[in-house]
Amino acid sequence: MSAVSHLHPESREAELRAWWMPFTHNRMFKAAPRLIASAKGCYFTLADGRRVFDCLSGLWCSPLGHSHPRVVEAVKRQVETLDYAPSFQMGHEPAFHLATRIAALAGRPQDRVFFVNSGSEAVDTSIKIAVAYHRARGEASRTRIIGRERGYHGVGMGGISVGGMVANRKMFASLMINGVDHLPHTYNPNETRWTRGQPTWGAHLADELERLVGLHDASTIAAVIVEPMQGSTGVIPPPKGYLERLRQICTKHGILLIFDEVITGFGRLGTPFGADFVGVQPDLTTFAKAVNNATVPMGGVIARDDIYQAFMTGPAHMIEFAHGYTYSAHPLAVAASHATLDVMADEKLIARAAELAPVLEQKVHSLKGEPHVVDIRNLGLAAGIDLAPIEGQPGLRAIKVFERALDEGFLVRFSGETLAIAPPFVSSASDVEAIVEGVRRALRAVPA
Ligand code: PXG
Repeated sequence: MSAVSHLHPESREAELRAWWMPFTHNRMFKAAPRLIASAKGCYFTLADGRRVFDCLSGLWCSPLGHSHPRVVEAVKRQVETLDYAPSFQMGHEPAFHLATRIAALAGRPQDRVFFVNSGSEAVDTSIKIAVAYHRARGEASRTRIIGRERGYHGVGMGGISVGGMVANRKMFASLMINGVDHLPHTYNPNETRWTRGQPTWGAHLADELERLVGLHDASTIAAVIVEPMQGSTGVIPPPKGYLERLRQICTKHGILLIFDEVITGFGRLGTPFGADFVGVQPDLTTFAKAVNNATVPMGGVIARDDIYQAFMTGPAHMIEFAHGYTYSAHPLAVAASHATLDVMADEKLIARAAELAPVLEQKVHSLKGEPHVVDIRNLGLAAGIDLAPIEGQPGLRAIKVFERALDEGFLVRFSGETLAIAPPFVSSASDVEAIVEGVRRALRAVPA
């Protein structure tokens, strides 16, 4: 039981006071807190004893469900053996094995893996690698990074600069990294509303990169960063042919292509990485979240071998890349990742996500015509449902449906006016159906 649930109501407010919660409406939350006490499999148990289905796999990060026995065992064993190891000028073997394993899973066995602790750090690391790579090759003028509108790349200074979510950017305008520009986003409801999977409209928007090259000149551009599927801004699948075209234009102009696979990495689209889903290989890949089922914070960057090689100049006793974190390749995170990848392989969970994807597609699109629903999108084992805003109170409709769905026993995610669903890979087809029916009841219960 949570300590808070034992408190008298008058002291509860005091108890909740100190934690300034992330991406949360703190005042509304603390007036009616939703507290999680424990988790097992696909369910959270709330502090009031209710069990709710985890419809977003945590925050897109727990595809195995929670407290998987093999992951728990691996972390327990690790904390008793080697709780922490410095990664600067020292190393522990499982981290080397994990890097090899991740590169192999990405189908890029020659490539290199740099470990960090979150998606935001992975993004900022990838930007640094891109800029430093060009400098090492004698093209120090290539410093500009091209992001995309509606992109989410975490909350580091690099990530908010290349990201395209205005609420995350406007407060920090003066802190943005220099020289960033943005591609247009690819969401156009007039062209793509109710599309199942990738829309056929929109590949031409990749040509905007040619326009930016024309404006800035390729000699100033280091990299383009995009999510293969935009997750946080409402599950926006890439138009057919769009990423292929971005790849061609980047290659033509010597610009690195970074896929931010923090959400799509490790199976969410039913393939190991989003790159495999679309058949387009980037030069740098960021990952985090599902890499170890989110049991211990971890992220990383996969870099093409020749990018790594470009750094390997100068005297051998010099540090080639002045970057890294105290917790890079933390032994507990590494152990959790090996166990997660073991379970994914043994239980064929990526194939399982691919099998569940059409079930989710079929079911979620049956919500068309329900109250408030104005668009539905899906890709792999992920879906977004757009709701009509309440006039003058943007965002409130989604909160109301979210709260109602929780009462129905389903923890979904809302962001802006979009509900997101991305169930654990260990869900059954009937779980997926139950989620959609729970959302349907919630939609019907919320007044017009
Ligand atoms: N890149 C992408 C593509 C992400 O989706 C990050 C970077 C940042 O990761 P960290 O680990 O620093 O949070 C993310 C994070 C949501 C949601 O509900 C999405 C994220 C995080 C929290 C909630 O869509 N994505």
